[in-house]
Amino acid sequence: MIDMADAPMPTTSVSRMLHLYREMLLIRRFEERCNALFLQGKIPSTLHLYIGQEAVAVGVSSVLREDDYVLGTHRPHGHGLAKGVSPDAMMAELFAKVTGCCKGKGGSMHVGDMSVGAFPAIAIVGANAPIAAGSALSAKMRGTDQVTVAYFGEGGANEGAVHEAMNMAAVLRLPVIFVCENNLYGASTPVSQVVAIAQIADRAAAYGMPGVVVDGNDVIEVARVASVAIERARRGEGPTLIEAMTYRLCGHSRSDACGYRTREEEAEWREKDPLVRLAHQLTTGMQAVDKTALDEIENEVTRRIDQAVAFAEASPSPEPEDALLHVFWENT
Ligand SMILES: Cc1ncc(C[n+]2csc(CCOP(=O)(O)OP(=O)(O)O)c2C)c(N)n1
Repeated sequence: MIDMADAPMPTTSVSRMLHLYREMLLIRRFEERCNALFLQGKIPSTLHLYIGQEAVAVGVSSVLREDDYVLGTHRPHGHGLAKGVSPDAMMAELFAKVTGCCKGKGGSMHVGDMSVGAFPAIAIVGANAPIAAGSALSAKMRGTDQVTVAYFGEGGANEGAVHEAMNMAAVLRLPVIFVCENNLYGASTPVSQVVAIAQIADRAAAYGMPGVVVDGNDVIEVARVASVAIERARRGEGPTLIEAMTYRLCGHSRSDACGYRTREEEAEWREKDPLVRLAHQLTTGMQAVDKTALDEIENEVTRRIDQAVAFAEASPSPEPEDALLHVFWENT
């Protein structure tokens, strides 16, 4: 594992921190609204919420370029929104409307928009990692310096596809960043039951790439570590495995009473809520902002989500004859 203690800190001006706060709050409130709409029966299928993990996707995307790529998981709303997928198009997708980012055919677990570099998410655990390696190989062969990020959980880290992708990426020195979001449970299974080593990032050495553990609830730290990995990849020096330690402050999916973990553990992690932490950083210290600045962001985010819900509700459903359209991408 490598020590990134001396890695350069991306600029952490107040305006940048407020921007990161807004991005994380958008994801949090978007998903809280989705959950309410799901319970009202307005969103079909199921939902895997990202509540508590927002600092990972926001920190990583804050140091990506628009023409870089990300590949999300079955828990993809945060990955997509942080990369720039429109809340309108994502909400419409969750409503299975024709204006959705996958034209209403994908639903929650497949949201994405290639025009902002967000591949449609892949719900087969670990299956996005080889595609990320392929995307990175494509960038390398085209001679661009674009990088690709693959997100997966600590459960996904045990999938054969992830091992294969990391090995190939290291051998070919591909510009890909593997971001393992270790939220301690793969659905109901504690990580200690499926991983025999202390940190998944330790595996990086076996592939021949740097591995680093980061506090995944600290958006500034995530951005700092990600920027080092991204710049390394852009220079042609190959992949990095980042393990972001975090916690899902919600159930795995619908109707999860979280019987596999204690209320005390949940309370401990609520204290480390990435939004609460950043709000605290912003409202204390030398450059403290007035709390009204955060209230304004809250109001702005609420209006943005109201707009997305109104857009989704007003949008038409696909017609049955649309079923065979846009199934394959055509280079027209
Ligand atoms: C290949 C595969 N196996 C099983 C599942 C069912 N499944 C969906 S989510 C999940 C847990 C994944 O855990 P982890 O990768 O740690 O991600 P997290 O849910 O914690 O975000 C499982 C087993 C699946 N979607 N794909």
